[in-house]
Amino acid sequence: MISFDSLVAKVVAPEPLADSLRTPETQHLLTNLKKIAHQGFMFGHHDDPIYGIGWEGDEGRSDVKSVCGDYPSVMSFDLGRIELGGDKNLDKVSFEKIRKEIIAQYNRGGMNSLSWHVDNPLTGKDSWDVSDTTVVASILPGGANHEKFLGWLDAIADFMNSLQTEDGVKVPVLFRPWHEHTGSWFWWGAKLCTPSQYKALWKMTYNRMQEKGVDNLLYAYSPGTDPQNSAEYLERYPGDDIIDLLGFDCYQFDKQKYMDELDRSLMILTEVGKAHSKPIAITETGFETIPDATWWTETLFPVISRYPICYVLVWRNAREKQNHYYAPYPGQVSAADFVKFYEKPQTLFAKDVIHLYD
Ligand code: BMA
Repeated sequence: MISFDSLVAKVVAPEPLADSLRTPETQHLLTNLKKIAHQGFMFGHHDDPIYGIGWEGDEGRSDVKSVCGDYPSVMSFDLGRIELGGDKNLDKVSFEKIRKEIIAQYNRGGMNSLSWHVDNPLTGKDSWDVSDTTVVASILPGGANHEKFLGWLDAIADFMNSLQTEDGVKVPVLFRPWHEHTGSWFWWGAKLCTPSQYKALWKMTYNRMQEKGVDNLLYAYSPGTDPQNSAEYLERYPGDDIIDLLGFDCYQFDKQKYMDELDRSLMILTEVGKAHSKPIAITETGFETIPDATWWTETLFPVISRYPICYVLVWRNAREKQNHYYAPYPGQVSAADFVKFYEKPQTLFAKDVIHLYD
């Protein structure tokens, strides 16, 4: 659809952090995430090549590709439960499969993002167990579960370090832990730790990755919406030395409210992104079951196309839960509109993004 001459150009001077480890490919990805917003935005889908509506594990299949003919340029996956040492994540996807698909997405030129719905290290229940407000405190340095949690972080580090192509290139990944922390539905949420504890959680995570030689990560800060101003957006921000990309998660329940919220949040994000020199993105969004036949071109596109985001990502098309999908599949009511969205010059799919890593 579009040629990416400016992405083809050899990339500008790198911007290494004083003590951050980053492979050249990872550094180039960061630089290109900033540049890509001049051309449009990438489209992402969670668990895209793993399962969809009515299928699971078919080689090369993707609901998005079945509808528009191309893969999403961003794919996201979740590492929840890798910390327990098992083979599968909380949505019963094997880590081996995730690794394979991350490498495949890199080989086709696209980007990968990883979230972490990590279990509650104090109670042994899941991420959504908010029954105890001392969990974050218990895993920080000096806390009773600190050593145990470092082991959990090491499981993450090992996985990240294992993401290598056949030629031995480590695949860059956007890591997005501790997301939606402005709500209180995860054990790291707003009412479950103080701003300084939340920042310390990030610092501990980042430092452990550095210590373990993880040099293929960019880090995303990803609160929920609806911040009233940039100070509120940044209230728990761990700092420019840790975070590489600024985003937020925002879902539609009411059309007008969603459009207003997206608009306000993007205005703030644009301002903060400029001030901190960081790329910005809508790290999760969607309208469950997309019951609106023109949602893509009449709700989502008109708002987000006015802002310099590098990507927008919709959540998964669950195969095991009824009515839990956010991308169209053939025959779905918004499928034809999605094709129109795909055809817009600003929307960038896998074939459109070349040279993200050089
Ligand atoms: C949620 C839902 C859950 C899922 C979790 C992690 O938003 O999709 O069913 O377990 O994300 O992927």
